[in-house]
This record gives sequence, C-alpha cells and structure tokens, in this order.
Amino acid sequence: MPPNVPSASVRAIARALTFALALASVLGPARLAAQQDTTSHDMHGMPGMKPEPTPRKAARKKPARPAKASPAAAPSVARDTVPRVRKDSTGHPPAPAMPMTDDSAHPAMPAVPDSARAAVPAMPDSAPAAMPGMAPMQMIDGPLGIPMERTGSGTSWLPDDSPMHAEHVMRGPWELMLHGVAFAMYDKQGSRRGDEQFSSVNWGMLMATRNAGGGRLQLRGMVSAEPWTVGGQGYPLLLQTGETYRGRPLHDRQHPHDLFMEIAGLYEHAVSDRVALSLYVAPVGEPAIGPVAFPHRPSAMNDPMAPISHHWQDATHITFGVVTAGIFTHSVRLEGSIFNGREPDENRTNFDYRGRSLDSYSGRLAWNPSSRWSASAGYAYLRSPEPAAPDEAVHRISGSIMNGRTFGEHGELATTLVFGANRHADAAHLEPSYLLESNLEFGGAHSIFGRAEHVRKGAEDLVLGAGGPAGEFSLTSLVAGYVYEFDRAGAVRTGIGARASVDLIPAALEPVYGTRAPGGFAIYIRFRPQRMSEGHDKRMGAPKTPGAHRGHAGHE
Ligand SMILES: [Cu+2]
Repeated sequence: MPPNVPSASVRAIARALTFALALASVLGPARLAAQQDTTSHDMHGMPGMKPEPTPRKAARKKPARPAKASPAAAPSVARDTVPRVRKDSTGHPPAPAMPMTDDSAHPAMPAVPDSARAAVPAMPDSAPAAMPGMAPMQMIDGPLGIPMERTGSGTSWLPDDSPMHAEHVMRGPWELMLHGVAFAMYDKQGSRRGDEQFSSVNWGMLMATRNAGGGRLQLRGMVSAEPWTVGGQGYPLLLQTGETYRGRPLHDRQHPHDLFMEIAGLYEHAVSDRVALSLYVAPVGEPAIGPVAFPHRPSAMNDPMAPISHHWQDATHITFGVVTAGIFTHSVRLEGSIFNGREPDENRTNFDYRGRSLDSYSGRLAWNPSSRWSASAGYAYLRSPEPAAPDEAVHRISGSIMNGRTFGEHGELATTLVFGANRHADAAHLEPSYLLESNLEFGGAHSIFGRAEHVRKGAEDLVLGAGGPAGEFSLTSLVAGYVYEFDRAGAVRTGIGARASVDLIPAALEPVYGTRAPGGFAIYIRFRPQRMSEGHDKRMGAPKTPGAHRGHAGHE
C-alpha cells in the first residue's frame, strides 16, 4: 500500500509526539515524586487531581480511625454485609505492627536515606521504588465482601483473581484509584483496504470510593485523548466496522473513543447478609449487556487494538445515558438497564443527548462461581443504534466466560471467551461473533497475548457499495503479540510491543481486498500503572511480610 499523503503522516506523527510529550510530562513528576518520597504517596501528577495545599499534614492530623474489621471477622469476608475497609493486600486483619494511618503505616519499611539503602541487605532495590504503591494500603471492598478486584467496566464483573494495575491512595474516607493505559503505536494494515498511521490509543480512569449510608458509593470518571491522538477517522484495522466519519460509515478502521468514556456513580447496599442491591447512574457509561468491555479486560490489556467483533459484543461501553439496577449475592448478579441506545456520534468531545431518550433496555446475569472464574449472559434491545439507519432496531445477545489467575511473584494469566450476536429487527437470523483471547505475563519483563475471532458481517457493514459483493461473510481474525517491559522500576511500567494479525476472508471478498488473507502489524510503546495487588487468593493465603507483596518494583 502507498503511504498516506505526506501531510497526513506528518500530522499523525506530530499528534503522536505531542501525546507522548504530554504523557511524559504528566507521568514524569509522579515518578520523580515517588522515588524521592518514601514515606507517603499522593497523587502528584495525576490528571484531574488537584493537589491539596498541605496534603500530608492534613492527613497526619486526622486521628487514627479504628479498624472496622476485627480479626475475628476477617476469615468470614464473604459474610460481611457492610462494606469494609480492607487494611492490607493480604486480607489479613491489621497487625499491631502495622497501624493504618499516615507515616507509621510503614514500620516494616522505614524511610531509609539514600546513602544507607545499599547497606540494607534485607531490602533489595525494590524497597524504595516499592514505597509509592505501598502507602496505607486500604481497599474498600463492596457489600457482601466482594473484592474491589471484581470491578469490571460499567457494572460488569471480572474474576476476583484479576490483578489490578492502578495507582491507589486514601484521602480521608475516600479511596482514590487511577487506572489507565496509553499506547503510542505505528500501525500498518495491508491489502487494498489497508492503511498506515501513527496514533495513540489511551484512556485514564479515576475511581473514588467510600462507605456511605451503610453501603458503598463509587464515583467514576474515565477519559480518553483519542479524539486528538487517533483522529476522527480512527486507526487502520482490517475488517473493523462501526460508527461514522464525515457522515459515512467507517470500515477497516477502528473509530476513536470519545473524550468522556464514563461519568458515573454506583451505589451498592446490602439488604441482608446474603443479598445486596445496586444502582448505577451514568450520564456516560455502560449498560448491563455483554462481557467486560475490551479496554478493561486483563486478557486484552497488552493489545492496543479493538476486536473486530466490537460492535457485536461490547461497543455499548460508551453510552450517553444509562440507569442500571441490580440485585446480587456474593456470586450471582442480576441487572436491568434502561439507556440511550444510539452509538456515539462522530463529534467525540461532546455529550450525545440531543433528541435522545432512554429508549433501549437490557438485562444481564453474571456468575462468579469461584475466585478465578466469571461468566455472564445478557440480552439487549437497541432501539436505534445507528444514525444512518435510525428506524432499524437491533437485538443483541451475549455470553462470556473469563478466567483470571496469578502465579509466582508477578505472573498472571487471563483468558476470555465471548459470544455476541446482533439481529437487526427486519432480519430473520442472528449475525454471530466469537472471540477467544488470552494474555500471559510470565512475571518478568515478558508478556505474550493472542486473540482469535470469527464473526459474520454483511456487505452493508463492510461498506462494499452497490457494485460490490452482496450478502453476508464469515470473517476470521487471528492476532498474536508480545510486550517487553523494559522499565519496571516505578509507578508507571513502560514496555515495547509488537502485534501481528492475519485475517481469513471468503473468496467473494477477494476482489475487494486483493487477497484472501490480508494481514497487518503494529509496533508500540505501552505505558500502564504498576500492579496493585497480587490477586485475591494471595491475599487470603499465608501471611507474608506486610507490604512485601505490593509495589514489587525493580527486582525480578
Ligand atoms: Cu469501544
């Protein structure tokens, strides 16, 4: 394929560089502060956080709050009805040696002057760098003892053993968590419908959680710079379809995500020691439909690119207007949503409410039978998802199975299987899609991932035009990738990755693509927060040195 016209390439490169610089300027101070300050951890440099004038002093003046969870209560986590503050990442009750407030929370790791560090054999180089993530480690679990790790996109559930990559700090009664990822990538897709582009796929999310009114309140804000760092026509991705650019449906490109990906509040409250209710209100958010959306899936964490079945499975993760009510036990959750069923328009920085109402609905059942597994099944009626065909309603059914586990010091394995199908209201049959993806982090610098998809898309989806092939086509996409994390010392982990894909398409599409096996590749730099905890079973496991299981920076 010929490269883009030069001016477009230059613009794209400038965009990528601007973004990389902005990211560096945001993350740089955080790392610096983290390395210099071994006694406290606050939110320097995090987007959206206004530093308090005297954050540490203010925090120190607060009297120590008594621990809510008594040692006797800890083993019966699943029976707790009131959300509790989990005092360390092992799930053990706070030991006397580990008071929970302020500076004294680090008795096991006193601040050691730089000059002295080398002389402390018991504390390898991980100690100083580990401290930033190791500030008073409190996590506000949900009602019924459901761990924070289960939090997926919207109100979806992940396996409890899914590791969280996040920054974390307590501010008074609030637990603040910053999640996110940023990729700066060069992407080249082959064949007649391919293209190449520099872009940055990215998102950041701030979650503020606190106990309130006998339940747990969580406020979320999630943003993406993709309207600028990817651009309105999206990045090249063969066989991808969905949404529009300049009034025309996109094909072979993935649209950028909106600036506002989520603005939502979630309140959960136990009504007995086994049952709790939840209410999710989101000016921008995700209705209860399908699997955990791919940006939040541990199994998709190292892959910058979207699944080609996105609009068959989880594309509703950005919806402008959602209300979801749910009832759940420790292992089962049933939810219903009403929402604005229109997909985001091509103005990526505004709120898409004009002329819209909560005209669509969905229901979903989620089941976490053990800490490593999560399954879901859902149905949605989308009244008018596409502006180009406003009279066309869509029925969507979905099912998913996720597995997550950690092993060794830092190893993790996450796998997701998804089924999602659309039926247009005027069509008699379903257009199905299947996805299987996995991410394996060996525990050191190396990670591998893969994704296989099979989806049926119509000529209209693929924008084949009046003279092109008609009907429906079975499309297969195979992806493999590798990430080498070369900077593992700080709060932000930096890796370099590569991703290759090959697609298998029917003979009818050969005239369009020029081949039956079009392919593509991308190389990229990936930034993400360090891993926050070692997963649920680790916390419930044998006692460890307090703090030794967190932050784990530097040493492998
Ligand atoms: Cu999306």
